[in-house]
Amino acid sequence: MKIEKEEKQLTVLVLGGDGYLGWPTAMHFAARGHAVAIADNLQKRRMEEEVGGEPLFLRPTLQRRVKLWNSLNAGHYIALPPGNVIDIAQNGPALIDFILRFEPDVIIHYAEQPSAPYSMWSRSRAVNTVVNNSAGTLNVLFAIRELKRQNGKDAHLIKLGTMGEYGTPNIDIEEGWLEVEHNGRKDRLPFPKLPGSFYHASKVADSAYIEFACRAWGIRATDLNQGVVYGIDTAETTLHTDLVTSFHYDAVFGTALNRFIAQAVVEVPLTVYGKGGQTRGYLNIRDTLQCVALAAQSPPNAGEFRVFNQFTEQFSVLDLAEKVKRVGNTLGLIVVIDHIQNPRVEKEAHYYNPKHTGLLSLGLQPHLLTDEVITEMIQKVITAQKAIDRDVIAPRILWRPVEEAPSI
Ligand code: USQ
Repeated sequence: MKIEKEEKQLTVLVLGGDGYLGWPTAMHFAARGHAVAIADNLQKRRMEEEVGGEPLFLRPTLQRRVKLWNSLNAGHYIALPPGNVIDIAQNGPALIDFILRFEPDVIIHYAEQPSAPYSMWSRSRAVNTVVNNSAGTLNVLFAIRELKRQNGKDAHLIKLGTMGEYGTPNIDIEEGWLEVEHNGRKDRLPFPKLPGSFYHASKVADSAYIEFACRAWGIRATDLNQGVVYGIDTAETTLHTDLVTSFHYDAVFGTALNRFIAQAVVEVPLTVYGKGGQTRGYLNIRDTLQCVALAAQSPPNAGEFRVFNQFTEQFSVLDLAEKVKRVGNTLGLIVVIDHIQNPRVEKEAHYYNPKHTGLLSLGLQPHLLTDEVITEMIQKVITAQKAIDRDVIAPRILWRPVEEAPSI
């Protein structure tokens, strides 16, 4: 593995490093010679069991994957904390201890409950989502403050936010901030938020906590409002079958394109919710890694709350389904599109024009959603098609008003 020596060498802590994005991120930095450590509470694996939503490709434990990576000599070692696990939401002191010892230049925070449907499933799961995500983020902020106080070190927080914080307003979406003129006075204010689930609302709260900590304590932070990620492989996951990342296609943890690919492979009708005009920003998993690395190499100033909208293209859900159908058909699959009743409360036809120039100006070179990319994904999923569980594909969690929803 070629180590990019022109990059500034960093000490990087990946929170949530066992997840779909966290694990490839940890390897991506380690492959480039950065010193990497992972903290994760393994909660996602327990939630997968709870929803019956095992990821498609067999994924070894975090300890085994780290051991395998370290034995491959493919870059810098990846470290785990003592006992291998830290719950950043429940155990703030353990996080502070580890951060004081590891002294990260950059903390990449993915350690959150990431599913909108999960957060809408029941009262207790909504509470778990909000407590886990808010408490985790607050503990990270206090740990960064402690690192500065005790060791004099200014860590850069890179936080994964979501485009879903903004919702789908009928105006252009700016990158985090909006110049407002109201009753003859002007200010630069956080862009208004219209989250689409309790999960998305928890990310809005995170952004508010981080912005405040930047203002109050002089922390430097980058909030990456990411769109819907698709993809299976990165340069590092392909080095060994056991380095694979989790690929979800179930209705709770699977995201739109990944789900459509799995549905096409087993010839289940593609589950377009409602009319399918719901438009979102999308990006390849390889570009998530690129964006995070670009942000890490160009930190914001002390006290700056920097926001980037992290996606490369926008599509409606129906556009995506039609692409998968067309490519699937050319591969000999019988792919049909179904418009099922939308389990969510969201606009199915709307204006959508978010800016996303910040990361491009740092040097992002997008991997776009070509037919070749869809073909590769379908072919990879075909290799595991026997493991696809058709029973977890249909959505069962409803966003609907109380008179239409089951009791919880
Ligand atoms: N959708 C369908 N059919 C499906 C699945 C989804 O039509 O089978 C629709 C949804 O109704 C929605 C759109 O596709 O309009 C995107 O849904 P999604 O499940 O792919 O993504 P979402 O729930 O919004 O959340 C995902 C990630 C989350 C991340 C977010 C980025 O799970 O962690 O924050 O994408 S964003 O959507 O930009 O907020």
